[in-house]
Amino acid sequence: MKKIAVLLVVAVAMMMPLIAGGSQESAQTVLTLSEVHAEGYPTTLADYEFARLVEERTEGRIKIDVYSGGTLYGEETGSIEALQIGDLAFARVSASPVASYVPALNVIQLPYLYRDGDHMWQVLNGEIGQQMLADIEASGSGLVGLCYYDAGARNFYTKTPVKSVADMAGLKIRLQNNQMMVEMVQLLGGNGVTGIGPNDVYSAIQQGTIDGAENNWPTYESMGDYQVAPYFVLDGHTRVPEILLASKAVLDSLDPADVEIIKECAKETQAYEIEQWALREQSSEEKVTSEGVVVTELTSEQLAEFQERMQPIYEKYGAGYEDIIEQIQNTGL
Ligand code: BDP
Repeated sequence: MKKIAVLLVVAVAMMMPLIAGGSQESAQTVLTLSEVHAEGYPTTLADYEFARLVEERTEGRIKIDVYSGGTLYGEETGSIEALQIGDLAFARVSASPVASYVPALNVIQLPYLYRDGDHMWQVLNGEIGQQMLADIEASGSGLVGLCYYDAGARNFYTKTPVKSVADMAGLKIRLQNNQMMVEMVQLLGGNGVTGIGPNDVYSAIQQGTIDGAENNWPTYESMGDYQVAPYFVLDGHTRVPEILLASKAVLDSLDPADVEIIKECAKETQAYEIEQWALREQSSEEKVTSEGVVVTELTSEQLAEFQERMQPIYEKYGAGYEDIIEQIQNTGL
């Protein structure tokens, strides 16, 4: 009799958290992460690594489900807005559309700003980059910047060859949702088109809605765009880092100690993504060039022609940030 009563108490105690919607100790919070890239892409691999670390370090209190391939939000702008209202917990996005919500971010993605990837990483991992990341949370945007990932350099790719600025005339080029990038293409004589998610660029080129787009080697390869726009000009106009974003509203609803763990885990995945990035950048370049992509390398004079056109962008989007831009330009010299 006594034995039965004890068992019953244990059984009721075990059920309690379920009835009350879960206690801190035993309940698991499941959060969602949105990613536009496919499985196996460097950022997607980093998303899973982030999810794995968080689940391990919170001892299962927090589980993160990764939705890749843009299945939740095909356009990063949609995921950013969902984060702002707490409808989504995490999104791995490019810094480019985030600048529409936190304009200061344009400064770290100005055209022809970095000499190379090392230069960019010195800036991002240094005071300026880390301050910008912190500013996302401080901006009142409802967004929290957790860490940066690599996305290499972006280049134009088109249906017709581009060998000089003159060849850009009148071309409709798909861009990320960022006004500065639209003006960049205008200054080169083309027309910037926004509102097309990266997974829809291929069909937009195929249908003739646009004449080309711009991106790094891995996206160009992964999305299949090289099959419909086989001319790739190595102008390296921007280096736009990726950002792993969180929703401030969602983070605020969690135990602050778990938020610290989340922030720490995100930072730890950066090195992993950079490693995966380097491998994929090389294999993607090899793949598309072996499949007939025509790569145009610009001479320093030809490149200078592209760069010189950007002066109005520096004046407009760099206004108020002159010191920071100078510091960025001098970093690593
Ligand atoms: C890729 C970024 C991805 C962007 C995409 C784009 O990884 O986050 O959504 O470019 O152009 O390089 O939209």
